[in-house]
Amino acid sequence: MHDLSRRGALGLGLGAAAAAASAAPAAADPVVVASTWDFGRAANQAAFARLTAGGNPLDAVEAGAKVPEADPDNHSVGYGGYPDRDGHVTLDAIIMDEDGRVGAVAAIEDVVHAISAARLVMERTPHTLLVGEGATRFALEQGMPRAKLLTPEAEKAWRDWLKTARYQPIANIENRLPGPPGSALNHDTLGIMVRAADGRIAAACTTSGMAFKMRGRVGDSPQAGCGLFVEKRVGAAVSSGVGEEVTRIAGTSRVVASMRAGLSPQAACEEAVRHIAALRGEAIKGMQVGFLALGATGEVGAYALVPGFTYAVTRRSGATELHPSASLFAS
Ligand code: SD4
Repeated sequence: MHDLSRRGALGLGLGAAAAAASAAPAAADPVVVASTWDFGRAANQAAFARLTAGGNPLDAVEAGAKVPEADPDNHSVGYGGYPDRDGHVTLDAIIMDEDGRVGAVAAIEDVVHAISAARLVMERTPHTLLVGEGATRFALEQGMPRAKLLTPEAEKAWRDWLKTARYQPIANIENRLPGPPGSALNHDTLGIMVRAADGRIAAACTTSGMAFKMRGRVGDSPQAGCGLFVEKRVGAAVSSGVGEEVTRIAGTSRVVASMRAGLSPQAACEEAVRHIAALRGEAIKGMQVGFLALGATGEVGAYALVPGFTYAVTRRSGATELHPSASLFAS
C-alpha cells in the first residue's frame, strides 16, 4: 500500500497553499471559467471572449475546448493527439449544461473538433453518445470537415513506441509506456467549466485519450458523470488523468453529489480522490487523477492523486491565473 500518512502529510502540505489560493473568496471578481492543466489558460481566454461577446455557457465551453483541439503541439487532445496502438488518432468529447442537455462522441476519427461533434449529437439527435464509425459518419454528414489527424510528430512517437514496446494488444500495456500513465505522453485532457453572470453553468471535456491505448478503448472523458458532470444550483466537475480510475467510481458524478450534500468544491474533490486511493491501493501507484470543481457560487476546488495537476481560472474581470492542485500523495 502507499504510505498514506507520509505521502498524505507531504501532499497536503504542498496543497494547502494552493487550496487556500483557489478557495480565496473573490466575490467582487468571481470565477467565470475554470479548466484543467496549463493550456487551460488559452482555452479559458477563448471561452471568456465568447461569453463576453454574448455567447451562452455552452458556446463558451465549446470555444474553449476548440483551442487545444486545434493545437498540433498538444499530444493528448484533438489534431496533435497521439494515436492508439494501431496508429489511429481517436478522440473523445462531451458537452453538458445544467438543464441535463448532454452530447458526446467517443472514438471519433477524421474530425479535429470532437467537441463540436458532441454538441451536434446533443442538438440534432435523440441520443447522448455516438461512438466510432457512427460518430465519424454523423459528424461528416453534418458538414464537419474531414481531416487527417496523425501529425508527423505523433506518427514518429507512435513508431518509436512500437520499436521499444512489443506490440501486444493486452490490457495494462500503458504501464510500459516511456512514461507512466498520467505522464507527459498521457495527460492533458481539457475539462472546462463556465459559470455565467446569471449563474448558468456548462462544461466540456475533450481528449485523444491515453496514448497508444487499445483500439476501441474509451476513457472517462466522454462519459457523463465521469469526464464531467453539471447540476443546476449545485455546480460542475471535470476530471483528468487515468480514465479507468475515474470511470470505476463515476468520479465527477460523485464530486457533484458531494457538493449537493453540502461539501465545498475543494472538499468534494478531495473526497473523490481519497476514495480512489482507498479503493485501489497499490494499483494506482504512480498514476495521476485530478478533479476540478466549480460551485454554484463560483467557488473552485481541485485535488489530485499526485503533484503536477494544474488548473486555470478566469475571473469576471478577465484576469486568468494558473494554480497547482493540492494532492493526496507527495509523489
Ligand atoms: C482518458 N482521462 O482518456 C483521459 C486522459 C486524460 O490526463 O485525462 N489524461 O483516460
